[in-house]
Order: sequence, then C-alpha cells, then structure tokens
Amino acid sequence: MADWPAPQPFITCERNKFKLNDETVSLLQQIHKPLVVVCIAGSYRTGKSYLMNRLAGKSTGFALGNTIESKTKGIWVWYINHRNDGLLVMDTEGLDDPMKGDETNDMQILSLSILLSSTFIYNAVGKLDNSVVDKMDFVTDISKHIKVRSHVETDSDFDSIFPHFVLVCRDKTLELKMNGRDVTADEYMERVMLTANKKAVSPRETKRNETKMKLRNYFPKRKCFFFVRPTSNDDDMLRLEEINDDRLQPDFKSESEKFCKYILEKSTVKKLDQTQPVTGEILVHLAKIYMEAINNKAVPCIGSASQLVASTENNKLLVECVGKYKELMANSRLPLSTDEFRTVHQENHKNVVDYFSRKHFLDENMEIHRKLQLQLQQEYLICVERNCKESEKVCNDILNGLFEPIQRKIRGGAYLTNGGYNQFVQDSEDLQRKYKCTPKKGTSEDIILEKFIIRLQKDQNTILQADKMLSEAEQKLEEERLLQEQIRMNCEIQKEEKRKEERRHDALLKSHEEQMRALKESYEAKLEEDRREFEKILAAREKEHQRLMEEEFEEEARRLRQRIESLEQEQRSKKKGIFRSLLNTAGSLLLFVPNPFAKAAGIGMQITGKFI
Ligand SMILES: Nc1nc2c(ncn2[C@@H]2O[C@H](COP(=O)(O)OP(=O)(O)OP(=O)(O)O)[C@@H](O)[C@H]2O)c(=O)[nH]1
Ligand SMILES: [Mg+2]
Repeated sequence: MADWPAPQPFITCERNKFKLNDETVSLLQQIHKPLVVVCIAGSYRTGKSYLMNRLAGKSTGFALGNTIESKTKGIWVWYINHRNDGLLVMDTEGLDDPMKGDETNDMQILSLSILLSSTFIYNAVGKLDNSVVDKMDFVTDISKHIKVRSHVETDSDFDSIFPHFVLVCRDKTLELKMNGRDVTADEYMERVMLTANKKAVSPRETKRNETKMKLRNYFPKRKCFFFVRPTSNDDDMLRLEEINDDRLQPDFKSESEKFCKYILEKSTVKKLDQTQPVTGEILVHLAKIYMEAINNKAVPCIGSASQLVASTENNKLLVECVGKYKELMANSRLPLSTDEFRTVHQENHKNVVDYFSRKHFLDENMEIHRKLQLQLQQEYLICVERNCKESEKVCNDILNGLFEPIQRKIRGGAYLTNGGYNQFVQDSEDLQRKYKCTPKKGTSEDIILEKFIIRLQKDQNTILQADKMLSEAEQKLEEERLLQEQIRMNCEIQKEEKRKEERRHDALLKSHEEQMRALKESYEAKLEEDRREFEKILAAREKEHQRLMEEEFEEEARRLRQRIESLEQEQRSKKKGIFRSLLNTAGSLLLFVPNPFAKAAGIGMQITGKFI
C-alpha cells in the first residue's frame, strides 16, 4: 500500500465510549506488511503533533492547534512505507486537559498507546527535574489498567512486553551539565531523572522513587531527547507548519534530525508474544479487543488478546490454506498419471504447508495443525477421486473409440466364419496396442483395460464356439486359456486397487512428514527468536540488578534476583512445553492417516523420532 496522503482518525471517544473509525479500519486492514507502530503521548499543547509530522517527513499532517484549546482528539494514525515494513505514526489526545477534567480517560489513552505501539514516546515539557518524573507517575498505576495474563495479578511480566520507551523533553532552557561536565540526554535521564533517592522519607519522594523504579523495570529499552524551542520568534511559533526549516533554531533542527533517525532506525516491528509480527489487520483486531475491555470497564489483558487474535487468525489462515491447495490442485489438467499426480500434490502441499508455517500464530496445543492436516487430507482424497474418475472416463472413451470398428464387425457377423476367432484375437490385440500407445490416460489405465478385456471375453467365447476351423480339442484349450486369463485379470485388478490404496497412504504419510518438517522448522525459528528476545530481557534485568546494588537498594535487588530466576525457569518450561506439544502433534496427526496404515503406530514412532 502507498503512503497515506494524510493522517486518519483511528479511535474516537464519544460519551465515554471508545469507537473505531470504520474507514480507517478498512484502510488498515489492507496493510499486510508487519507494522512498526510509533506512538506519542503526553500533556496537551506540547508539540506532539508537530513532532510526529516531522517524523513523517512532512510539514503538515496531524493538525496543530495555535490556541490554548487541545487540538488532537482520540487517536490518529498515519501510514508510511518504511524499509520492508510499514510505519504507523500514532498521535494521541493530550493529557491533563483542564477542560476535560477526566483522569480516567487520560489513563485509557495512555494504556491504548502502550498496548498498541512498539515504540512509545512520552512527550514532556518543563524544567529538567522531578516535575517530569511526577508527570510519568501513571506507571505506578499501570497494573490496574493493563494485565499481562488473565490469571496473574503481578506486574512483573511487563518488562518483556512493553514497547521501547523514548522520553522527549521539550523547551530545554538549561545546559545538560553535571558536576561541571557535559552529559548526554541519556546520561541525564538515567542519573538525574531515574535514579531513586535512597534518603527519601516524604510520601512524595517515596512515590517518586516508585515511579523511577517502575519506569526502569517496565522499560528496559529507553532513550531520551532534549529539544530547545523550535524558534525564539513568537510569531513563527504560531505558524510552525508554514515556516522553512532554516528559520528553526539550529539546536532544535539537529536534535529533531537525530530523533527522527533514531526512531526510524531503532524502532522494531510490533509483535505479539515476542515473535508474531502485527500487520494492519491484526492491529485493528487488537485495538477492538482492548477497546471493548475498556468500554466494559474491564482491564485489557495482553495474554487473552493474543490468544483470541491467534485463534481467529489461525482459523482464517486455515481456510485460506485449504482454499489455496484446492485452487493449486484445480490448475492441473486431469487426468494425471500416478507419478505426475504425486509430484503435483507434493509440490502444492509443500507450498501450502510452508505458507502456513510462515504465517501461523503459535498455538500451544497445536489444534490448528491437526485441523490443517485433516482438511488437506480430505481435499487430497477428493482430488485423487476426481483424477481417478477423470482417468476412467478418458480410458473408457479411448477404448470405446477403438472398439467401434470391432463392434461393427461383431454386429455384422464378420467373425462368425471359419478363421474368425484368430481374426478377432488379432483385432483385439491391435486394439490393446493402440490403447497402450495413447498418452494421458491417468491412473486407471490398467484397471480399465483389464475390466474391458474381461467384458470382451463373452463375445470372444461366442466367436470361438462358432469357428469350425479349430478342432474341439483346440477350442477346449483356448477356452481354458481364456478362463485362466480372466482369473489373472481379476487378480490383477484387485492387486492394482490395493497398490492404489497404498500409494495414497504413502502420499499421506509423506504429507504428514512434510507438515511435521515445516512445523518443526517454524517452531525452531520462533524459539530462536524468542530465545534472543529473552536474552536481551535477561541482560537488561542483570544490568538493573547491578544498578540497584550500587544504589544500595538491597531489598529491591533481592526481589529482582528472584524474578530473574523465575524468568529463567519459565523460559525452560516454555521450551519443554513446545517440544511436548510437537511430540503429541506428531503422534496425533497420524491418527488421521486412515487404515490400512495400521502400521501407523510403528511409522508414527519412526516419524516422531525423526523430527523431535
Ligand atoms: N513551546 C513549544 N511549542 C511548540 C513546540 N512544538 C510545537 N509547538 C507549538 O505548540 C502548539 C501546539 O502544537 P501541537 O503540535 O498541536 O501540540 P499537541 O501536543 O499535539 O497539542 P494537542 O493535540 O492539543 O494535545 C503549536 O502552536 C505549535 O506550533 C515546542 O517544542 N515547544
Ligand atoms: Mg496534537
């Protein structure tokens, strides 16, 4: 999808209820690329929309207000193509608006901003001191507004799911210096704004410490930017959208460039469960679930939302994959020979299973894989049947065509003469030769011919009886040969039916192996990604632990150590759980492979052993 020419309203709030804008929803649903979602929140009238326009590389876009009234209402989004992914810039309604006087609404906006973004920018204005920390005290309350898992009450899991945090302080007037030395914005944020005060005694200072600790805990990945005013000219300030960049203060311009570069380079794709990229459609789905919870005065839960999205998306994917297989199979001109059919099926099955494995959401009990296996198998058998029917029809048509001159001779009594029998045998051998040379007969060519020969024997017997050139003994011998031939043909037909059945089972087993291979590969890739993410979290926790020890917050450090240990434990059991599910899936998928795969149990063990 091309860049949107302008931002669109995404979430609006009417009479205390959030609502999604239908037109924006349908635009977002057309974005199939993974999305980097950058959201800005913070006090009203603090230049949020202006900064987001700069991030989008445009001088106009999100509407700016030049009066004291707050301008942006609800949540707006702007889609811009960005490397291989899409960038969704999200601008939100300002907080602390005295005209609104509703703190709950502010908290809801903040919750949605955190829940929907992969980079969360908090925009603050004012002196570089505790007032900025006080503004961010919403973090101390956040566990009342966001849940990670429905059955867990603690907020300790927030660290792995919260977005990348960027603090933007506007209207800097003081130099960033500490002990006479220049410091970077990040150093300043860490040392001054996020270092807890060990000597805190007053409730205000204690609360501040809590805010600092929570910010450090929830947002292990964080960054800070300090901006001077865009311009010192008051008239220019009122028409920032119109003025040229060279009228901006050089420090504002350079910090703004640094900020945009950082956000565009470092922001990552929004993911569910750390591994599943969020596309436009999934973002809409998530927004609906969270909004519904908020509108019903419930606490939005990330875990439940992921599960709901995963199951809906997986079921949609299942329908898509089965349809894709059906369509691919329908593209072949039937009838196909056994080998051709097997190749076409295997190619199409592999395509579909690979597509499914790339797109599916992790499903712990792997129900969706069982459904996929079952439905692809049903489709495969339908296609086998169709190919078989088509082949039967083609073979019968060829035989009927070739038989027509012989039939005419039978009707005219041409064979009921002396030497007629030999002539008939010769004609019928000729027919069989021509039949065998005719291409594209499909899988039933032998069976149909054998059935045809058996049918022909009735006429053959009559002709034999009528041929007086043959002695009685010769006739008897020939009769016996025909009888033996008939028995052999019937036997061949049965064998061929059995071989057909076995080939179907072989193909089904191959498909099963294929699915298990793709499944294992995709789970390994996801586990690897999960492991990398986990190591980052662990490293951040360790750093935080060391910092707490240095700051002499022993109790907090001890609690964090416990948390690190339980995180490691959870990670180990998560891995074990996935392998157990894979093992169960390998076994239970085989249950769908029908008899006479009775050897399935044995084969199952082989396959399971091969894959796990
Ligand atoms: N002091 C100051 N004003 C700014 C800055 N950036 C933009 N402005 C001006 O502040 C006014 C509001 O800008 P917006 O970008 O609409 O601010 P906002 O935070 O989106 O405002 P709401 O949507 O009402 O919450 C405009 O007149 C801007 O020109 C800044 O860094 N400092
Ligand atoms: Mg705004």
